[in-house]
Order: sequence, then structure tokens, then C-alpha cells
Amino acid sequence: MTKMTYRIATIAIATILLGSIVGTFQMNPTAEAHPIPDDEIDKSFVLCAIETDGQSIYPNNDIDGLIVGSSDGVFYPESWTFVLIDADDLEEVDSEDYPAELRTHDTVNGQDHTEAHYNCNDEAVADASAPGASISVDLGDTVQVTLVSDIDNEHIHSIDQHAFNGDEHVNSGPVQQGHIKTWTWEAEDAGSFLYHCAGNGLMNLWTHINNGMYGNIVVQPKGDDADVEVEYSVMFADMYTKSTGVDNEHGFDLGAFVAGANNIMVTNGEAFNYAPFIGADWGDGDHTQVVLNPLDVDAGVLNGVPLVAPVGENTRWYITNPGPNNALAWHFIAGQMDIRDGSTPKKLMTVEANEETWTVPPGSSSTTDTVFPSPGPYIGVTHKLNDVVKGGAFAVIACDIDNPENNESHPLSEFVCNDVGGFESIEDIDAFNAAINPKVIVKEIQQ
Ligand SMILES: [Cu+2]
Repeated sequence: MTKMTYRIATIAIATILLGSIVGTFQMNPTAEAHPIPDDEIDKSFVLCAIETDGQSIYPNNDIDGLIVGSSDGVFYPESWTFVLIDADDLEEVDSEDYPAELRTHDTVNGQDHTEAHYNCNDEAVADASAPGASISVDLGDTVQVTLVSDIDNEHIHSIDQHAFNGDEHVNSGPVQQGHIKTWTWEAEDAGSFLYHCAGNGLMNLWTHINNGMYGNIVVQPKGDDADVEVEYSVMFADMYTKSTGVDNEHGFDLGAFVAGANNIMVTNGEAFNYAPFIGADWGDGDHTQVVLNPLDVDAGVLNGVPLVAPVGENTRWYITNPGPNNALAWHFIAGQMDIRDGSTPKKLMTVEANEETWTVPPGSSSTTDTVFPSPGPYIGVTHKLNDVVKGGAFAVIACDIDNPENNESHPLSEFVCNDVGGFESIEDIDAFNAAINPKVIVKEIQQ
């Protein structure tokens, strides 16, 4: 199967499976099976810190002229992340089964090995890949967060949540393999906030972020500020890799990190996967040495996976930058945005209207609203453009769901909106995004 055929098949299959794939996350706590207290808690969720078998951070797209990667893509073996798991998927491990070599780790918060240990259910984390989950709670909620570190991890992990103040509420400190930590905070400030691993007592914190241990928590506002039709979570992160010489495997490059020379910019964990035509040669000659994702619109080919948005509706974008180093110059090519950033304490979803480009510093997440006025492609980028040619971009195809004939104004919107999607409602668009691009979905905690 050629790559082009594969892409089309992927979209077609995903479209067919929409009804069965799309679902909502539901917590199903059983207080007897796990040690999580649930008194007077509005929202409770469990995150599993997990080291995966690795993932492709540079998909098998057509690439020519870039130093990084190759047409075979780049595989990153040290991909770690946080997975939102059901409380029932927190498995108890008998103390006597706790590995002896881990008991000698007495550097970790004096953790008690005489009590039960815990593990993440294998099936619950089988498809884990970076970045971590995008999670949503409501303003005013009492939120309970539980972190478990998988017993099979090689490294000690932790979590630092920017959604609240206070060391005792926010920072887990090092959590050894097979241990859990639970703590509670009040969601006092609306907005989107980064969470990330802080390594082992901040040691190698940059490596853990580089490897994918980050996500965002959205505290949803109330009243008029809550008016939004469609939400998207997008995380841009600079990466520092060097080839291990094993096939196309890349590991963390500490020297490049210290020098500030990232060779990859991942968008929701992958470079170039969401931008089908950045830098593409549109058939007017070979005028660049950087040719990314060449696109043949006439043949109905999309090398990459675009997001879909409705024309004329308010769309909300949670843009997360875990760093570790680079600031984002967040911008929609062909669009403007309203900044609704609640990351300043007590500044609840304040509107800054009609910005063109918005800085999202490393270690931050911003909330921005955009209305796409007409069908066609819009490109979300960091306007620091050398990070675009390292993979920091995604495409949005705006679709007119009320008057589909308007989508014929651009071949991409005609193809994606009418030929592939046939969207008739915002629910259709949500379902398409959830099936094709599950990492943009914000998971609402129901409990
Ligand atoms: Cu970590």
C-alpha cells in the first residue's frame, strides 16, 4: 500500500468507525479497590506516569532537504507520558511482589515498602503515547488528583501542576515505581494550565519534559465566558534528539539542549503529522531546499492529518507549551484570535480582543478563541518560523456545514469537508476530530 493510499484509507476507515470510536471518558471509582479518598470531592481523576515502548515523532512523510529525520520517519525510544486512567485500572500489587531492587531506593521521600504497591493496568496504558492527557474540570470544583508511577518504569517520576498554588497541593515530589500520591485542590482560576513531570526532585526535569511528560488541565469558566462551540488542545514542544545509529532511533541530546538547538518541534507529540502542506511545492518550480509534505490536491491526497472546524462558530484553542526551552509565537495563518487567558491568578478568562500573535512562554498554556469566517485552510503555527520547519504547525480545514456548496471555494475544503467528511453538524465535526486526531480532545471529568 502506498503512503498516499494509506492516508486516504486511514481517513476513510476512521470515518466509518466514528460511531464506535467516539466516546466520553467516565470515571468509575470503586472505593474498596483502591486507596483514593473521595469525601467531598467534585472531580477526581488518576494519572499514570508510564514509560512507553517509544513512538514515531516524525511520521513517514515525504521530506527532502531537512537534516533531521528521513523519509522513513524518526522513532524515539524514550517516550514517556501521563495517561488518564480509570480508578479501577489502578491495580494493587502485594508487598512481597515488590521488586527487591526497588526497595533499596531509600532516596525517595521515605516511601514505605511495607504497605501495598500499585500498578497501572496493562490494557489501560497499552496505547500510551506522548503527550499526556488534556483534562477539563469546572471553576469552583474541589479537584482530587492521584498520580501512580507504573511499577515497570525504569525512572522515578513526579508531577507539577500549574493550575494551583502551594507546594503541598501541587508538587508530588518524587514518586517511586509502584507508589501513588493523592492530593486535593480548589479550582479557583479559570483557564488552561500546564502540568508536567518534574523529574526526580527536579533532577533531569528537562529530559522528562523533552520525552513527553506533559499535558494540560482546563478549568472551565462559568456564565458568558463559557460560550464556546468547539474545543481543541494543541501542545507544541521543542525536542533535542540525536541518532543512536539504530535504524532511525533518536535519543535525548543533552548538548543540543544546553546549546538551545532543538532539531525537532513536535505538535501533539509528532512533527509534520498535522500540517499537510507547510512548505509544499505547489507546482510552480523547485524554489526551496526545504520541501515538506508535498501535496497533490488534484489527486485528493493529504499527506498528514488536518483538524476540522466549523465556519462562523466560536472555536476555542488551548495552546500548551511545556518547553523545555522555546517560547511560542502562537498564530493562525489567515486568522486572528481573542485571548482569553486565565493563567494570571484571579484574572478569569479576561478577553483581549483581536490579537494577531500571542506569546506562550515555556511552562505555560493559553486559551484563545478564533472564528473562521470562510471555508479553506488555516494554519496554526509558532511564528518563530524555524520551529515551523522543524514540525511546529497544524492545519485546520474550515467547513461550512450549513451551505456545503461554499466549501467548493477551495479544493482542500471541498475534499475534506464534502468528499471525505460530509459534515452536517458540529457533532459530526467533533466526531471526525476525535477519530482522526484524538490528542486534540479535551477530556471532561464527569464525576
Ligand atoms: Cu518523569
